[in-house]
Amino acid sequence: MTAQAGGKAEARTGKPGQATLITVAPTGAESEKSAVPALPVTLDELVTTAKECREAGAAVIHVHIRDAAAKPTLDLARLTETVHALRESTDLIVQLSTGGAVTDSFSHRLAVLDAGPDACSLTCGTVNFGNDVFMNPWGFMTELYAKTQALGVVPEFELFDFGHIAALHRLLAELGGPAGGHVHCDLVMGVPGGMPGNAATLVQAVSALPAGATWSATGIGRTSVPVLFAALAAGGHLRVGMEDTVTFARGRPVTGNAELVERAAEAASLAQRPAMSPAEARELLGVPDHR
Ligand code: KMH
Ligand code: ZN
Repeated sequence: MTAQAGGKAEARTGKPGQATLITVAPTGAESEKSAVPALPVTLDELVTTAKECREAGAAVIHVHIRDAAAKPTLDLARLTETVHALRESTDLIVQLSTGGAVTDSFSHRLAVLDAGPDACSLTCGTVNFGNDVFMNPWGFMTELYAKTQALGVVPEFELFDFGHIAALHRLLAELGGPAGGHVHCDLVMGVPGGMPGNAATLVQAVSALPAGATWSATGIGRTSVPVLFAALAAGGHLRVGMEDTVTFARGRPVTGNAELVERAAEAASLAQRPAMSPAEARELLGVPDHR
């Protein structure tokens, strides 16, 4: 095979030796602070976590915030304050969650973009989510995507199942390319109700992504470590954090997000694909520096 002929597949599987983009998802909307004391829920805790994770090798932070009672919120003033605080204290790419919690309304989820983040998550379809349903119907997806394009917020396409990959192809075909000009996806694996978190599923999912797309993967719960190694082996990038797992190893709770990032960065180095800096990540994803 010529290098030319291999080009498109290579874009999906990563170039040999390419550095690894590590995203940290430190909080999420599902864990209770009372059950997981190490979860960062205040702005101070989030900023401290962000600095530690930057030091450990993260380039992107995927942000959910909590209210004064440590409950998930999409309060716009709080989100805006959070974006500013993270920008002031780190050079991480600030990616706000538009998924929120399963109870959040579509209008509140759309309004997240008004907080002025660098980037946002954009889930490409509805999925069973444990005993709940994470709703992302086509009309909401298209409205959210059009708003990212209008505001220049770079989306990361969250793919929980194979149907989401089909919806991503349709989204790009009907509405055109994203802000930043580059398609980056995150395979969210191992959610009860979504695709399983294992190497065979990961390889199949990657082969179905749009040509030229880059991708990261995250494994929920006990799938976090196998998915991490499968993603590195398949040339992908990584998302880790306490949104996705609160257990470092069997019977050993996570003590903080930084140790998850450290483990990811160590594995990436062993795979000869060390963690990339936020500046390199901005280049890869087409995210301008708003600081
Ligand atoms: N909390 C989940 C219901 C996202 O951040 O965009 C949705 C989620 C996805 O976490
Ligand atoms: Zn999230």
